[in-house]
Amino acid sequence: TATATPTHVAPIPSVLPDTPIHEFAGDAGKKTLWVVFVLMIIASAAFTALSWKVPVSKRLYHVITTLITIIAALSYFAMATGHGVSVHKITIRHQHDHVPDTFEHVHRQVFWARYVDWSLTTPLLILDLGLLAGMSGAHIFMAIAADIIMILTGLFAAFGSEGTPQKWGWYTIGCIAYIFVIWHLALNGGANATAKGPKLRTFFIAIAGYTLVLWTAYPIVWGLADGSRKVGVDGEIIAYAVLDVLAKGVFGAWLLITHANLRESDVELEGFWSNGLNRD
Ligand code: RET
Repeated sequence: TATATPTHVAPIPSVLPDTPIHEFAGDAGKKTLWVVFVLMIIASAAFTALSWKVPVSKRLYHVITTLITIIAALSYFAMATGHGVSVHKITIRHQHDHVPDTFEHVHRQVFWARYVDWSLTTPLLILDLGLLAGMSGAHIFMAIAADIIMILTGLFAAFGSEGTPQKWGWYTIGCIAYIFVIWHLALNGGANATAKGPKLRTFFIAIAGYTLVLWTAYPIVWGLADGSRKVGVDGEIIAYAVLDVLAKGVFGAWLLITHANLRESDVELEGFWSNGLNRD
């Protein structure tokens, strides 16, 4: 006849009107983070192997490209183990005509480790492309400066409050910075690559075009996921996972394998890396 509620059962609060909606990673998302971690480790090992027979003075692309996948592996390890993620508390105000405003609360995970990763790896990707095209240090530097602004404004946008300029304002600034990145790489990179001859020009257009398509997908995913929350956390993880593997792993393999087949002068490196006493 004892009908008392067992004390070890937590009350279910879902009937409360202000219970926040939770948008958290599920099993698919968590598994994806581990899978990409492993893929980035494999890519790093493969790129290291590709550099084995290349003299140190000609290994700059290998070093940059391997560093990109190592940083990605570290960032995915962080995210897979639950590091580099915060819960962003979002309040959405619904205005009504004759009744008081109502508020909806959403708690959504934001994986800020991505922005740490991107702030390091996107400059390195630009360095790869800039050196390949034979861009000057000045133009590479400006492209990287715009790129860092793009990533950091994206980080601020991700934690921006709904209904204030914090969110879409930062995002807009990030998109403008992105246009500068493309500007430098397409115009200056393109002109320099053309000056290096038809073979390098064709390759640069192909790999820079590929990069342009992939990179442009990132702000679109951001807008659908973090921005408007039409896509859940798992969808976001999977979309970025596919993009990261293509923009870092496939990009790197393509660059390094082509590097091996290009003429010396096509991929020659400037000053600081290769001018030494050549005692290696
Ligand atoms: C954000 C939001 C703010 C506006 C823009 C963005 C662009 C991000 C890009 C990321 C690229 C990442 C890569 C990672 C690793 O390979 C920050 C999403 C424009 C272009 C290539």
